[in-house]
Amino acid sequence: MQATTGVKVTDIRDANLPMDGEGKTYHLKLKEGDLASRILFVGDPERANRIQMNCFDRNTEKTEFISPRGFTTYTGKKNGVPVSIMAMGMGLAMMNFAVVESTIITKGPRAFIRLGSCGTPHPDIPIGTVVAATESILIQKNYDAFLPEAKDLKHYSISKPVKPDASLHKLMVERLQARSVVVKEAPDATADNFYASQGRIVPGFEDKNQTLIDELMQEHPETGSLQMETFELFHLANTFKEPMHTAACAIVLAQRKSGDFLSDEKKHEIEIRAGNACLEALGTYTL
Ligand code: R1P
Repeated sequence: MQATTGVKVTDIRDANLPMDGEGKTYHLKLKEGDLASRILFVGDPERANRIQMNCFDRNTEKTEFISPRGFTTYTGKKNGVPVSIMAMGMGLAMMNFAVVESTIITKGPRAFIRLGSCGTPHPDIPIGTVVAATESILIQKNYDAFLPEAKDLKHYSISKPVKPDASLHKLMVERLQARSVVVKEAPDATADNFYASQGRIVPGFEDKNQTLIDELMQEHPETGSLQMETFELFHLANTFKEPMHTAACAIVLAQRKSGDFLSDEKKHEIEIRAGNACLEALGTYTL
């Protein structure tokens, strides 16, 4: 391992696109060949494990890589087609690492689906529904507005929408329905944090967010999901110069109006049905 120069194979070589001597990216710790070009991104490592255990083809080879930065990646097959499942953590930054580094070590057209969990600000969407994002807007905290000298600045901004790939979205919805998942196609709102930017009131913090959810629903009354990654996925697909087909859906765990929260048992059951559906969509999508 140790070269005469003192540089190890595992040392990072390039400051712009950090990779080690084995060609592994800095954060995912994966190299070419470790990852399929059809990837299911989920936030929760337990969800990723449950889906790979229950939904990959049986009796075919599969791999598992765990990076020290919190990414766990399984690669196997769905109906004979290579697919990966990556547990990529939470938030815009983690989705950015996951997608950008995935593009570095894969080639050709890619298909990426996010299967997340979410809350819903919509009073008519019950827990256990899977919201398929027809578009996504970004709610961002405006840090300058919290400075003592700030005047007349809004504390939160809401971006314009970005959209999924229409054909991958349609296929994902069809597969979810075929797996008897209760699906609602609706716009998504992605927030840049879990608490303040999703209108949660946390004792001790002056978050200036008491009216945020009401304002969101006035401006975007059909919003069906409130979560933390989908906007970044759709945005990155728009800025990538090669074909990157994206879609996203999220299991409603929390009904923000009624306060209902989905049981773990129901969540696990939906994760497997939705996981199967998303892998089938990835596997059958024509790239
Ligand atoms: C917050 O609890 C996390 O859950 C949701 C949010 O987007 C955020 O990442 O998605 P995942 O369950 O996919 O992580």
